[in-house]
Amino acid sequence: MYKKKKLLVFLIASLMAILLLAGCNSNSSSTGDKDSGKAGGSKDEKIVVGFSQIGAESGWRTAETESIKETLGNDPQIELKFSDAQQKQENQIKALRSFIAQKVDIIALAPVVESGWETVLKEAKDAKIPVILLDRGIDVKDESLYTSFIGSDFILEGENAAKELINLMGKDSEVNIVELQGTVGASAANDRMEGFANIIKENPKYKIIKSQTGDFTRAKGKEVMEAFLKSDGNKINAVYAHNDDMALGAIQAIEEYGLKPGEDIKIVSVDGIKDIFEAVKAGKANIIVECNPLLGPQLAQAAKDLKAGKDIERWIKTDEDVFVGKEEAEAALPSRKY
Ligand code: GZL
Repeated sequence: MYKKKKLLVFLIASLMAILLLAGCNSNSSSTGDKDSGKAGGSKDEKIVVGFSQIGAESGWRTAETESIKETLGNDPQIELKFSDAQQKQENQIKALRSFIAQKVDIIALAPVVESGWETVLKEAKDAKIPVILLDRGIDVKDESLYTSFIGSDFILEGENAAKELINLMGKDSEVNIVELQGTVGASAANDRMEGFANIIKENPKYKIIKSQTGDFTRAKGKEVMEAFLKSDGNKINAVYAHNDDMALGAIQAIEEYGLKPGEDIKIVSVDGIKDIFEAVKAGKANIIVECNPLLGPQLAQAAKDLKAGKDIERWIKTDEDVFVGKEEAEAALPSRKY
């Protein structure tokens, strides 16, 4: 009898030891998750955001980068991983694959062009990493490949540019326009072109006589404007630039050609960086359609909401303004943040 009792006690003790060990193992698998680098496993872990930035082609882009590094980089709840693609889509795709391999919590992407994202975004979706688009859109059939777009309404920006130019020069004036397009294939360029054309086609006295990409840069904008002046010089009445950097390049080309920008040739531009406000204040440009690059706060909030399991808006828009003429530009300058 005593032996049986002893055996029973031994069996119960062994069973308890096995259960205890099994319990430890299941705990280690949760730390295993942490070891596997899936950050954000528990409430006090940082939200790891991988951001693929296009590059530094314009003053606007630099301002956006500063806003995101400042906001997310200094947020105790967020760890920012930043990659600069030097304007190349293949570098952005490489960066996204690296973020997926590092098991970041969220991917933020400023897509240099609209097409060519399906494969890598499918890989992010399979890895259960939400993607937030910043400042440019993409053209995909499967809308679930990204969670949200934080950025402007570029069609509206283009329409406002045309409306303000017609207000300035008069509906009944004969106006020949040259257009400096942004990066070929970029949603900001495609949609600003579409919006502007929507209004111009309702005003037959306004004609776009030349349209070419200046790739959103000052140097290329100047170069293309020089070519426009060479071929159509005194026939040009106005320039529509998809961003300020190209407009500022065009201003230089017009002055070197011997004409007065803002007077002989009117200038309407999109973005609203400080230098274009200075140009309008000096009478060298005329109309500014604002496009806000300070997207850091919206991105940080969207990342926290996603991590907290909240739904976020499909399109997080920024309020933007239009500025016309010297007085408005001068009044706005002191409060400009980029
Ligand atoms: C707009 C952004 C554009 C800016 C340009 O959201 O994508 O790219 O207008 C920048 O200045 O190069």
